[in-house]
Amino acid sequence: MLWDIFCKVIDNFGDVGVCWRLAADLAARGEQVRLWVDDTRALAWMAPAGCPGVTVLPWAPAPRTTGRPASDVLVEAFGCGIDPEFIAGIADRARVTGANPVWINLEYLSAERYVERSHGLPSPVLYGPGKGLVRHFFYPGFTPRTGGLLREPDLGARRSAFDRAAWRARLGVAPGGERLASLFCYEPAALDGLLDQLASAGQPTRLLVTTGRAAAATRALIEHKNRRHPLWEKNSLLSISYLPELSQIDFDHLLWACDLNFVRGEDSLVRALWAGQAFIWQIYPQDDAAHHRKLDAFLDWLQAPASLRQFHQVWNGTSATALPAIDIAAWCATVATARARLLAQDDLTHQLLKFARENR
Ligand code: TRH
Repeated sequence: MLWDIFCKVIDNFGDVGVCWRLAADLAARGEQVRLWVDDTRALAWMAPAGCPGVTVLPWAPAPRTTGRPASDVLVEAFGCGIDPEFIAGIADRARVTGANPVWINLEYLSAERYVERSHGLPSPVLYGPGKGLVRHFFYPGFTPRTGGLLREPDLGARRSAFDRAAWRARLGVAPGGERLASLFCYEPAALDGLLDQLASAGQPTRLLVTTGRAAAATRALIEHKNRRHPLWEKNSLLSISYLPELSQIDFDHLLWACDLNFVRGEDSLVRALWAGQAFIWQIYPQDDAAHHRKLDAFLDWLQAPASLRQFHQVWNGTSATALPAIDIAAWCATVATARARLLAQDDLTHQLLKFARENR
C-alpha cells in the first residue's frame, strides 16, 4: 500500500522521532511511505542514512496531491491537522474512484484506561472538505486491546547480536568497572539530587548526557556545584561525558549499553522498555497536570515496586521528597517482566497494517 504520514513538529524530537520510526518500519515490511514533515532538521542526525521506501516531503505551505498517486492510507500523527486543501483533493478523488483511503489519527501513548475504550473508534467527517470520509482513532498502548508499541521485527535479533562489552570498552569502561547511565531528560528539579547521589554512591558512575536540554541542565548544575564547593568534582565518584546527537540506531545502542537509562517523552520510553535495562521516565509535562494521571497509570501497568514509583514521582516533580536510593537490580527485574508481557503482544506497525487492510 501507499501511505501518507503527516507530522508537525511541536517541540522536542518525539513527533518526528515516532513518525520516522513508523515510516521506516512500514517500508521495511514492503510498504511505500510518503512522510510529510513541517520541520525536517532533526532527521539529518536521527536518520542520516534515510530509508529505501520512505520519501520525506516538505509540508509547506500545504502538501500537494496534484500529480501524485493517491495513497491508500493517511496517518495523521498526534492530531496534527492535515491541511483542508489536501483533504479536499482526497475527497474529490474518492468521489471519482469510489475508493476511500483509510484515514488514521495516530494518538499519543498512554497507559490510561480510556485508551482501550477509544482504540479503533471511527469518527465520520460530517462537514468540511473531508465530508463523507471516516477518520479512525488509533491508540498505541501497553495492553492487547490497544494498538501496541513500535517494535521492528528484527529488533530482538539486533539487540541479541549487540556487543555490549565492546561498546563499553570503546568508552574505556572495564568489565565490572564504572556503572554506566544515560541521561535524556528535560530540566527535572531532582537532577541536582541525582548528581549528588551518583557523586557519593558506593560505586563510580559514568553519566552519558545526551545533547540539548539534558546537557544544558547538567552543565549548569555542575558549574554551580563547582562554584559553591570547589572540591565537589574532585571528591566525586561521578564522571560525565557529553554526547553528540546520535542516530536513532545509535541511541538504541546507548540504551542497550547502559545499566540505567533516564528517558523522556514517548519514543525513548518505548526504546527503554525494549532495551530491558533499569530506567526512569520523565513524562512530557502538560499545562493541566494531566501527565500526573498518565504517569501513575504507567507505573501501575509497569507494576513498579515502591522505590521505582517513588523515584519517578520525585523525578517528575509530583513528590517533593528526596530521591530514594537507586536500585538497579530490582528495577531491571521489573522492566524484564514488563518487557516479556509486551513481547507477547502484536507490535504497532503489524496492527496498523492489519487495521488498514481490514478497513479499505
Ligand atoms: O524529544 P521528546 O521529549 O519528545 C516529546 C514527546 O514525544 C512528547 O510526547 C511530545 O508531545 C513532544 O515530544 C512534542 O522525547 P521522545 O519522544 O523520546 O523523542 C526523542 C526522539 O529522539 C526519539 O526518537 C529518540 C531520538 N533521539 C535520537 O535519535 N538521538 C539522540 O541523540 C537523542 C537524544 C534522541
